[in-house]
Amino acid sequence: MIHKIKNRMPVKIGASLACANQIDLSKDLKELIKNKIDFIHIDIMDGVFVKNYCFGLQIFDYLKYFSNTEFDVHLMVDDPFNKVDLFNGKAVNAISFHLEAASNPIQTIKKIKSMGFKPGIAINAGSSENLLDYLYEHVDYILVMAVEAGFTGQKFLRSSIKKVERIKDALDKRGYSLDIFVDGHIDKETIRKLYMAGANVFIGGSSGLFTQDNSIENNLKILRKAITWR
Ligand code: S6P
Ligand code: MG
Repeated sequence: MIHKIKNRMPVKIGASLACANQIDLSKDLKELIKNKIDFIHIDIMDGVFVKNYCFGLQIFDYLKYFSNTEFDVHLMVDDPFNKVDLFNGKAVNAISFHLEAASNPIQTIKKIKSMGFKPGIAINAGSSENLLDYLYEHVDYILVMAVEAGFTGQKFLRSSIKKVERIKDALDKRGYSLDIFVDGHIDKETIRKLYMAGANVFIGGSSGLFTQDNSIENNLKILRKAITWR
């Protein structure tokens, strides 16, 4: 089956470190890298923008020993403009922040770029993609939440599929080639639907990558297979 998406950006699958075995992170990291994960996704939370906490800055002191992969930071924090400086010099490749949390997104994006990172804009499940319109030309990627930001293990929100479709249409109409990431409840069913809607980067978590019943290696094969049929 050939689907209708044109101008698709390269497909990538990343892993949300928050869903890995926290007692033995290095074991899961090695396993992910051995199985050629495209990148590792680091959630940062402040207890304010979302009612949870996740990794602290010290995680980057350990992650620098895993230089054979890429890292993206997902900031779920209030006032990202005044917090992105904390990542200066860290061994990361990309930083996204939430549109809902930023009073000055363009200035925040400029700051991220000036530190040498790719900037991304994240949009929470309840927000309209219309708000992103004026930012497309400034960022490298859009991160669409398919669950509400803040917690792992949530139910997939079907509205994210149409949202991805509308974002892809808007980008195509304007001639922009941005990556469309989806974060939240990625499994073999949802990845396929989101891929068909136009997303090209998927962040695996507790639903489809770090599961009790299967290894990371097998789960990655399953996710890859779900989006490589003909
Ligand atoms: C959610 C966070 C995500 C999760 C990931 C969990 O606040 O931004 O990156 O870690 O979505 O995956 P799952 O499969 O448990 O929803
Ligand atoms: Mg995330």
